[in-house]
This record gives sequence, structure tokens and C-alpha cells, in this order.
Amino acid sequence: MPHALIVIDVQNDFCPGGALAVTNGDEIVSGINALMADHDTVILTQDWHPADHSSFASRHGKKRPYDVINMPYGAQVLWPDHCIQGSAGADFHDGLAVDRADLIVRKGFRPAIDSYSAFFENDRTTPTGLNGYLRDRGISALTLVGLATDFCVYFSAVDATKLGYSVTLRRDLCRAIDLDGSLAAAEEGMRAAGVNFASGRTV
Ligand code: VGL
Ligand code: ZN
Repeated sequence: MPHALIVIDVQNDFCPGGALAVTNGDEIVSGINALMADHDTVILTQDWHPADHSSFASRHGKKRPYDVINMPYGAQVLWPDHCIQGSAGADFHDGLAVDRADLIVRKGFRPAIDSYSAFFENDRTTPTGLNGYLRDRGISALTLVGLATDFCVYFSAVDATKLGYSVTLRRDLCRAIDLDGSLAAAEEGMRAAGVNFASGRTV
């Protein structure tokens, strides 16, 4: 059964020194590279925002990063400016074996809507096209790794189970932002959705 590895947002801005740094986000890179060899298909996602993206606190007057606002599609956390299209922060981590990727899915490029999940934007209905790609390739089992566990990895994993994929999360190859208990909530949400947790080898 074809099995895809989906590597979520291993980009400079989510690594130490980046605009939205995830603690120890860079620790997972070599383990992810090693895991690529075990998969038929490797897909990378890339957070890819225009400079005026509506998820940036800087676009909302007095709002601060990590405040939550209501957008037409629901609640939205506001972030520091990050992963701006073409910037060094939007590049993949230097150590990531990008050449191994079959497909790179960019997301979050529409100014008015954020996109955490690799499958749907934050209105939960606009597809990215990844589901069609996987179906066309006959892929039904996915392993997810990357950044951040409690946002983009979480939304991708839950959407994948809803779409009928068998989903395994390699928790050791993910790192979290963890805002106000968001990691515990994400883990509970993934467990409830039927995501398989694999601690895997330590890397
Ligand atoms: C992410 C916040 C904003 C992520 C992306 O990759 O988890 N989090 N944009
Ligand atoms: Zn983003």
C-alpha cells in the first residue's frame, strides 16, 4: 500500500532564530531526512504568506501577536509576521532534504484567510488540492511530521483522518508552539480523531 510522508512547514521562521520560532524546531530535521527513505512519496508543505497577510498581528492596529480575533470564517490567532513569500524565513531549513520531495504544497497565500491544514484553508472548506493528488496516486496511508504539532500538524492530521486516510503521527519528529494548553488540546483532538501516535526512534 503506497505510503506518503508529509513534512509540515520545516521552514526557517519556525526554527530557532526565526520570526515564529518553535522551541527546538530544528532538532527534527535529520530524523525527518532519515524517515524519507522509508516512504514511497514525500510531500513538503510550505507556509507562504503575502506580506500583508490577515493572520499577522501587524495588520490589526493595536492587536498583539497571539491575540485571538474573529474572522469571517471563525476565530484566528494573530501571529508575528512570518513565512513571507520569497523571504529567507519562508525557505525550508537548510538541512532538510528538499530534493527528495515529490510535491511541495504552498498554503496561506490568500491575504484574507489563513491555512493551517495541508488539506483545507481555515474556512475548513477551501481545498489545497493535496487530497486530489494523494487519491490520484493511490495513497491511503500517511505519516505526518513537522512544525508545529499544535497548529499545522494538528489540523492536517485531523483533516486527513476525516478524509479517510490512515494517519500516523511521529511525535518525536514534531515540535509545538504550545499557547495556553494548545499542545494538550491538539493531542486530545488527534487521539479522538483516530490518529495513531508513534513515538518512533529517538533522533
Ligand atoms: C503555523 C502558525 C502560523 C504552523 C503556521 O506551521 O504550525 N503556525 N502559521
Ligand atoms: Zn502561517
